[in-house]
Amino acid sequence: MSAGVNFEIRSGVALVCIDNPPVNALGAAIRQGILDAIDRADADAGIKAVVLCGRGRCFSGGADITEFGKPRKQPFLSELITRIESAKKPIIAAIHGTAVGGGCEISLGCHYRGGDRTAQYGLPEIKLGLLPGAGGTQRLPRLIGVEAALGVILSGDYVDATSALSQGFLDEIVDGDLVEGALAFAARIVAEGAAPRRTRDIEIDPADTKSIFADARAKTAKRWRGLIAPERCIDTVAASLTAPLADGLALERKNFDELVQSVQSKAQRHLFFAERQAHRVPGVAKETPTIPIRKAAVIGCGTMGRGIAINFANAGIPVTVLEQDKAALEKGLNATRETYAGSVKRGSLAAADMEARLALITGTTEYGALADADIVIEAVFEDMTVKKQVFAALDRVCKPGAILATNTSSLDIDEIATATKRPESVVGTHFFSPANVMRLMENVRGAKTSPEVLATVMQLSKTIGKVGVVVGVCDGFVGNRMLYAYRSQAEFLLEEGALPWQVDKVIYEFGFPMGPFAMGDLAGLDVGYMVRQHRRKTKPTNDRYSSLIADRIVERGRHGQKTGKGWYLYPDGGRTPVPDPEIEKLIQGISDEMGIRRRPIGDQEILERCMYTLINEGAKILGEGIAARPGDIDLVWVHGYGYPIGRGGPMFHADTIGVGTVFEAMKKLHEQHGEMLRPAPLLEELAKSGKSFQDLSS
Ligand code: 3H9
Repeated sequence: MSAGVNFEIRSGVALVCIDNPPVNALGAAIRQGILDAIDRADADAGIKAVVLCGRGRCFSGGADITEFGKPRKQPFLSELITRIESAKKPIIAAIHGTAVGGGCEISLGCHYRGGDRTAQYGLPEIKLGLLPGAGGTQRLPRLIGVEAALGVILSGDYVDATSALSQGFLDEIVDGDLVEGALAFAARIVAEGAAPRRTRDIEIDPADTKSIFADARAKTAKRWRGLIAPERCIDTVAASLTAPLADGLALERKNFDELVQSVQSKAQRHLFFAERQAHRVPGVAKETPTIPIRKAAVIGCGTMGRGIAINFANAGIPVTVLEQDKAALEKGLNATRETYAGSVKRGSLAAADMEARLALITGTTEYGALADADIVIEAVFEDMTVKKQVFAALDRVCKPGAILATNTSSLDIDEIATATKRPESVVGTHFFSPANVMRLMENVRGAKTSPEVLATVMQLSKTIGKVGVVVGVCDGFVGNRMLYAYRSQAEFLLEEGALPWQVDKVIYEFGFPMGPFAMGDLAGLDVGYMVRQHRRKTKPTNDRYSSLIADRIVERGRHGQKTGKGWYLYPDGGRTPVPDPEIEKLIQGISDEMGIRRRPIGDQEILERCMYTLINEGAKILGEGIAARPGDIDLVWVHGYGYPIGRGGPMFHADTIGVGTVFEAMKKLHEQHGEMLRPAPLLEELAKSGKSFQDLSS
């Protein structure tokens, strides 16, 4: 049969198996193969039914995303699915692993769906800036109802076998061999004389859906602010209520074509591939053995330590947390319980699961209790002396081969490693706060970190549901180094004439969840202040100092939301920032003190100075080899700092604007504002050779 699709006949049932590793993506050859198989089965009087399954790790991961943006090749997926649905013989999808995107849509065209316990279905197109483009918006509402279908399409999340059965997506869950079970199911329906049961024939009752759509639009506007695909998803699903299937499919196609060309979808597809590419770490061969992580430990049970421990417990890995004394330990463990209790209260976790996860977390005040841990992550105060003491203690007690990781957000990993006799086992695992929620994990490679250790922490990132990115050692690594540069610009803008709420508004409208000042208030301003005081002692610099205003604010006892005031006011214990005339006066006073004549600053200047500074610092980081590729930097900013996904991250955004344009703007800014805005050599090089950041990845 066709390459990538196997065909065999078993007792009058055609077994059609997609065999296109790694995820059975539905490229042109596979679509043709399935089409041929269905034609053959329909034409063969000896065949009474068809079972369609996938070989390897899943049923199908959907359309081949690498084909998007290229000329479309026949047979088109939507037409193939219409052909499957129209087939004369009953077709049963036998699902194991994921049936997602086009894979899910194929199964919706089948007449019956069975799955084993691993089966999951979903329409993740929204995460690629798309909508389901092969009938998903029209058939899923018919099959499981409008509200449930909108839930699946607008979240992009996958639905497990048990829920799929109760929703009516799966007809049966097979325990034991799936293919045998599906063949038996086929034999049964043939014996019963059952005809093909077509999803397109299911009637939808359009009554009472008004509030469902209104609710979906309101939630979407909040969750996916600024993105066009979610709105198009809703509009297209709405057509399934009233339009005949053919018209609904035509609208779906039109909207899909528009989205696939959009910058937003290109940006989101870039992030999809960047996430996978990040696992190809230079100097770490694919076959590098990893260290099994069966037991973990975390030093410090403060906010960070607790969040890290929760990640392990959520992944089923027992974790020991160490605190200095019993009181601190008890406080930390109680706070961990409260975090879980919050999830139970919100309905996102079952009470029994909370207990099971808490049972995996044990506390200790003795280093000796860490002797059998496969990985220890240190999350103590950001101070080199303290960190070195911890690492010396770990070196004494940990078993040979254990990974000794630090959650430092800026300190030199190589210096930390000198406190041990095993620098090859030392690595950075920089989590972002709240560590149990934020997806980024910056995995910092020290000069002597072994490939096994790096491969293991990258795999661990995946196991605990994080996006892992390997970065090199420098002050602040990738994320915080760029953040310093960006924040400095934001604060210089205040000294020169802008106000915090003006800067924040521009950044919010660009797509960040909040601007740098509201963000500072949320995170708390006192920690940054302490770090700055410490740095000034150890790292004198001739650069213009950017944090005079921030320092004065903290010195007035304004530590952000937690003290009811920071850059903004937070009246009545609320979380909504309110501009404060006192801050305006303070800023004006500092400008006077510094001899700066304040001037009106336009939104465009704010945007360029903040965003181009990010890009410029990213270019320096790339040039120095601290990040391996532009996509790695994009992942860091999207998953660690809320950079808008529809813009693909700072480096992808630079390509969208044009590297030449960014370079010219930086040159002007450099002339106006001096050294700190000097264009990065790599930016200049790319601009002069007419290349993009993307060209560095290929
Ligand atoms: C769609 O279907 C549109 C339709 O509605 C309409 C069309 C007209 N295509 O994630 P992994 C690659 S849009 C091409 O590490 P896992 C991936 O890049 C599609 N390649 O594996 C990686 O390559 P490499 C909607 C794909 O086992 C390798 O496979 N579907 C695709 O952890 C392994 O990937 C989605 O959005 C693809 N569709 O997870 C599904 N999928 O090894 C997205 C994966 O060279 N995919 N690759 O780096 C997933 O969710 C996961 O890949 C899956 C497997 C759960 C399937």
